[in-house]
Amino acid sequence: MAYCGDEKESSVTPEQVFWNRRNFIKQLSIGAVYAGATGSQGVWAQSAPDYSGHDLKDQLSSEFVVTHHNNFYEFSTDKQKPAKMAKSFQPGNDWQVEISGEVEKAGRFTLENILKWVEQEERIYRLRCVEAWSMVVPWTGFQLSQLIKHVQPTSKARYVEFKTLRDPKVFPGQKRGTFGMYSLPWPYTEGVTMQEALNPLAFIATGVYGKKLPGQNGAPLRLVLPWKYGFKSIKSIVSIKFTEKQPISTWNKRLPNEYGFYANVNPKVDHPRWSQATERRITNESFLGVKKIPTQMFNGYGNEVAHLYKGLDLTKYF
Ligand SMILES: Nc1nc2c(c(=O)[nH]1)N[C@H]1C(S)=C(S)[C@@H](COP(=O)(O)O)O[C@H]1N2
Ligand SMILES: [Mo]
Repeated sequence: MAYCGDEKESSVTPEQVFWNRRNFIKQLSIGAVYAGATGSQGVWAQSAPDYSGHDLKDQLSSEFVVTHHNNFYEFSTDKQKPAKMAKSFQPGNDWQVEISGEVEKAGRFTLENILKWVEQEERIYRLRCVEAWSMVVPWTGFQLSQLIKHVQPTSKARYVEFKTLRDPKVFPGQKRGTFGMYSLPWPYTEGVTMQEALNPLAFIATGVYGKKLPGQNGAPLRLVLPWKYGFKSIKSIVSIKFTEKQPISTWNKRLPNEYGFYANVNPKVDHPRWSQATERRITNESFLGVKKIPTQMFNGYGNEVAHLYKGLDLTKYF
């Protein structure tokens, strides 16, 4: 896609985060209670007085953009196609997630079960793709640490591995050879350290813009790790495994020189195919966005996560 958006860089103030922790959502039907700080396209988020030091001025990406410009290779490598192809992918609360490995309460649980363990809320996060575009998304869901505390990992658990559903009947992109050289080893797999998973920013989204998560955004539950490149935020999760060994993630397996395990947003470490110094912020249906926004270390969430990587050479552990 051409980079020919307008240059209005004043519309963005990075380095900030917005947590609307007051906006707790207790019902399963989140659509009905969506209100407050966010709104339709073009509305500016207000600062959260109960979360000191942050004052988000990032303009929300419109609901249309968030739900019609997607990376979901199980459907297509094209950004606009997942929205069309996912129309019949509408999983409900009977969706099952297997929790396994180094954990006391292993088992198969429905989304309905899981939602009884946690408190849902809304969070507005920046999403930064390694392809150098970004958005600002109002998610609904729950802090991942709530789920982890409920299932009680053992002392051996050092990592958490996530897997997406593998079913070529649901996801045509998983049919053999669909994308030729772009094909990925399915199921899509991701992983984080326990410390990363327990960090308060790590989130599981079940909704966006106050509505149930659409198929193209990873229904019915997906990871959201705002300080990492978007590919870590794995969609349509069916497996959560606690492990001693570092999981091998899909992109790392496919192209190890391009995609590391950590994948923290870092303007100083370029991807071989994309400079990471700046990004293109997409806000409206032109999909063009504002280009050359300076990319922030940890996508602007350094205050919350930098301590996790003390002493780690982030050019080596990219
Ligand atoms: N299972 C799965 N999860 C995935 C992907 C994917 O192709 N398959 N794409 C990733 C990438 S590269 C990005 S940038 C984000 C995009 O999320 P969005 O479509 O909700 O904006 O999802 C991530 N999660
Ligand atoms: Mo991405």
